[in-house]
Amino acid sequence: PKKYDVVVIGLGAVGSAALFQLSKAPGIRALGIDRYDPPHGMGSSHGESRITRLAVGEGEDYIALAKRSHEIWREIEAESGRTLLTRTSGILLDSGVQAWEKHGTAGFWQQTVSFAEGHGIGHELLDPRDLRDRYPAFMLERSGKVYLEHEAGYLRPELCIQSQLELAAQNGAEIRRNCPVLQVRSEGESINVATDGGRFLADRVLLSAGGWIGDFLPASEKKNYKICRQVLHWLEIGEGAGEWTRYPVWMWGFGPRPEDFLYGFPSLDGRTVKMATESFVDAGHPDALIREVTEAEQKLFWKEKVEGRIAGLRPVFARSEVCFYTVTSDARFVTKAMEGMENVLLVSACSGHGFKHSAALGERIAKQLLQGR
Ligand code: PYC
Repeated sequence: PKKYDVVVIGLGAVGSAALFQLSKAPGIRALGIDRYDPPHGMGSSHGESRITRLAVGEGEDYIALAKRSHEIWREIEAESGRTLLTRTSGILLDSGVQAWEKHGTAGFWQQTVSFAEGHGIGHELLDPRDLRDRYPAFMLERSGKVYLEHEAGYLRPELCIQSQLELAAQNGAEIRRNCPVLQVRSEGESINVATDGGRFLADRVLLSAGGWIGDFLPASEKKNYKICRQVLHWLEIGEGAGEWTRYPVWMWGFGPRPEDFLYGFPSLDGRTVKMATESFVDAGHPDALIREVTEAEQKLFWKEKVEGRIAGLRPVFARSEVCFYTVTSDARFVTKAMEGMENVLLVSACSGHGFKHSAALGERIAKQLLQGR
């Protein structure tokens, strides 16, 4: 079998970023493998847009990752000639009903504000009337609070992945597409990666297989990763909410449960806006996900989440798409050596808040793999 310094298994947000960063090291022999043809719509890194924000309420230690990722996206834009990151500003709405939890953090709104203050991240606090004047679509309760962050915006996930893979290939990395990995095991000093398309040997392996991570883990560990189906909706724009193309990215907590949540984007096409809620029901495995979205689901989304909250939309779904999160119990990312295989680094479970960090995570992981730590 052909031998590599590093094999990356899974070329989604983190895997493509790591492969790109690895490919910059002189003389490195790197191989990236994916079970589909990335960027694809089967995992957790598709759907046109992802929010990015700097005062990361999920944890102070994520702030440096988000900031560094913004720098890397700009570098990749310069190299690829593509726009990956669009700054729009971002708002975090809190209905003020009860402190709400997001991605493992209770009191998410307050924590975001205190991180912004502590880290000098440009922001404003608005009252619901200011919000109505600027963005009339949001029917926030009078008890509500609004944090507005200047540097927030959205990323184009498919273009980010495509650009990093193209640059990695230009730098000499090899890429195998539509090539499911069947087994990863130690073979002497090396790691043997058995795939549908043959066997490969590697000094080190990055296992960034997203929701398929459980396929490589014993049952005792697999149970730590929930696979949670998410539905993204594109709703048609109606009248009376001003110019949706000029809206910020936004997140809104309106109740105590993580599901009491809605987030969305400015209109990218002038005709529709993308928005979604979050769900934390375990589907078990990505291959078991229902990939279709029914009309009944769309109606329920409209009734439970949108109606009475967002003005200026029509209850007409231009389209809906399914993706999923891989979620840990505390919603924190996992980066660790695989048990019994020190040379295999497992990185997983971005728990629904990872894309914005992926460029810097890839850089850190690449350093770690190259230094053998
Ligand atoms: O991490 O910004 C985020 C996010 C919003 C909705 C889901 N994740």
